[in-house]
Amino acid sequence: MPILGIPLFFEGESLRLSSPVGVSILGIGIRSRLATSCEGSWRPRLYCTASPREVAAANAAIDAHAADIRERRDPELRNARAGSALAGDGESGRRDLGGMLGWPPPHSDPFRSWLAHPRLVPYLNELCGEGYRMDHLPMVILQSKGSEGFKLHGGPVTSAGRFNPTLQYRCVGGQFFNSLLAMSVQLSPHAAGDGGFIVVRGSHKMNFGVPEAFMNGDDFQEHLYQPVTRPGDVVFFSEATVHGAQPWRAEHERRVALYRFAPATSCYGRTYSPQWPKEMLEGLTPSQRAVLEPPYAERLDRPVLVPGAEDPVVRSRNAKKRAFDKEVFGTDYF
Ligand SMILES: O=C(O)CCC(=O)C(=O)O
Repeated sequence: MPILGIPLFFEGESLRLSSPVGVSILGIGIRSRLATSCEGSWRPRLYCTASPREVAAANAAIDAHAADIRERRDPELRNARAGSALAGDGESGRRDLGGMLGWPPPHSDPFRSWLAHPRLVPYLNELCGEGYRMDHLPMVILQSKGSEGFKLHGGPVTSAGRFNPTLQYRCVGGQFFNSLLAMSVQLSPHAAGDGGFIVVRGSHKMNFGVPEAFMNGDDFQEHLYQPVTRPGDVVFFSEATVHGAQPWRAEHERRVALYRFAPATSCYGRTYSPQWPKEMLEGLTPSQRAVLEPPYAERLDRPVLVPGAEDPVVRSRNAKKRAFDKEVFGTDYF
């Protein structure tokens, strides 16, 4: 189906694992190697649910930190243009919550586990490459009935049609590259028509800027795809895919935990420098800690997660070369 002259290359696809985790990859073509390595079969939608215990623990932790939730009510904080199709009732703003990785245990546990969850590592490795790293601080998004959505954003070209260096997607020789990958853990049900996350499928390959009326959700609404999800489903989407959110229409509160990951050598956020907040680093497993490494190449002793291995693996360079560099530069790494 053509959209603004750009073909939509594929439908949203999801993987049904033999284990109870649903994963949907939107806006990105899928390689059969991934399907094989994850013992699954590809399906057009999500069907599986993750551990209800993890979801319940995450929701309980959010409830315990409800006082820290901030609503975007100020007109300057709004995510959608007033009066547009994505604006909602015009009063209720999206509500945001951060800091989960630094919460005292057990409240941080589920949020930390999703950094390096054995079921998610194969996808993160495939979509960002080995040595994937957490780029942004994760956040919980909450929407109550009538709450505004989020105007469409992202995409590999700006609205002016220029190359957007921070949000790119490539597939070279069958290998994915996503400069920024979003992973959204669903903490509440999203039925058809409820609203929430929307994506323009195939837009990760577009070459033209998206018109303003489309970005505001007023035109071409038939091209906005809202995935139907159950609590515990995990949705991956490239930030190079045009996406946003619809106003929330259901009676129950919408909740998702949104992470952004990047390849080992790509970077958008800056909180990693000079160091992530101290409370975030205390008590992490070695695998979770590896995901918080700053951006640098794998060959410079980067700990990488390998499915099946309990601890991160470091593939060091030749010891003589490392010693030589140290002599030349006086530092461990160039
Ligand atoms: O509400 C959503 O799921 C999408 C949010 C989003 O795209 C963002 O916060 O950048």
